[in-house]
Amino acid sequence: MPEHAMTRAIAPQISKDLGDQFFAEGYLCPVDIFSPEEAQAYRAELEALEQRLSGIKTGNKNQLNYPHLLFRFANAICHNAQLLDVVESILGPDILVWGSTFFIKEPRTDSFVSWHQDMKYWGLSDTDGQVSAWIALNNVNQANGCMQFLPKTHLGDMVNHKDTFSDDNFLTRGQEADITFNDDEIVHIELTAGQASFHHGKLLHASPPNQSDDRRIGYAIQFIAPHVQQHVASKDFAMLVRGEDRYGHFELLDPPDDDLSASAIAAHHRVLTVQNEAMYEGTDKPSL
Ligand SMILES: O=C(O)CCC(=O)C(=O)O
Repeated sequence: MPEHAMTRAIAPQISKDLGDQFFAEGYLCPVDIFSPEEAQAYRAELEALEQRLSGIKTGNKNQLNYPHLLFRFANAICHNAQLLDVVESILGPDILVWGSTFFIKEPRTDSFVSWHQDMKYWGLSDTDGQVSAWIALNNVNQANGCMQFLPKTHLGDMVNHKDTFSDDNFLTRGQEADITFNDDEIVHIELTAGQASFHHGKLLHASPPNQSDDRRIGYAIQFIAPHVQQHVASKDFAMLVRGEDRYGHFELLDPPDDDLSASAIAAHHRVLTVQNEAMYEGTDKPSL
């Protein structure tokens, strides 16, 4: 049984202890955000909207990036009070959503995520000013390719990564961290539908293929504090979801007015194009 599964799920509330635990270990898990029934309802909304995506460039490779700009239900998840209470424990009262992605592993496919540190290629200035939430829309476990963390690795330096551009690798550049470790150092992040994990931008993490007969669906949301700055892309965007932005480093985006409306698709495309300047920096791969 994974270490964290022996403990009870964390009940979200704003708490300094949660923030301290996050910065000590590099992650928090499991945290109850929705009921399994709510997670199932969100999955149904996602799967209905997926049918309407044909012809729309939704992200890099097979990712569904920035769905909070396209789908009202994804935007609602980004504003979920339980979720934001945990984020506030880590980042403080002013919170922006910088990005979000549905990571969907189809049944019995080779798709995987190599060991990496998120903040390596995002162009953002302060690794302690960012946290990713990963919310399970169905039960995730070792059989269907749940995430794996190497605890406390956020306390070290950013490590070198090698671009592979492997088709089965979900990551934009197929980047692989240059690291060695023992298997018993890995924590397997098993979650029930509606639970979340939270990880630091320097924490090393990965996930193996889905060997089950159902999809594995996670919604990852990247939160930042407003003092963070974009240092690589020519400009950057974010959405204010709690508190105030007293810095103005990001052009603030509105929620989608309707699912897949023309203005939502246009805003989504602008963000994808600009954030790809940072994601693909230093490579000769076309960004879109
Ligand atoms: O969904 C996965 O397996 C990986 C997600 C991930 O790398 C992330 O949320 O940072």
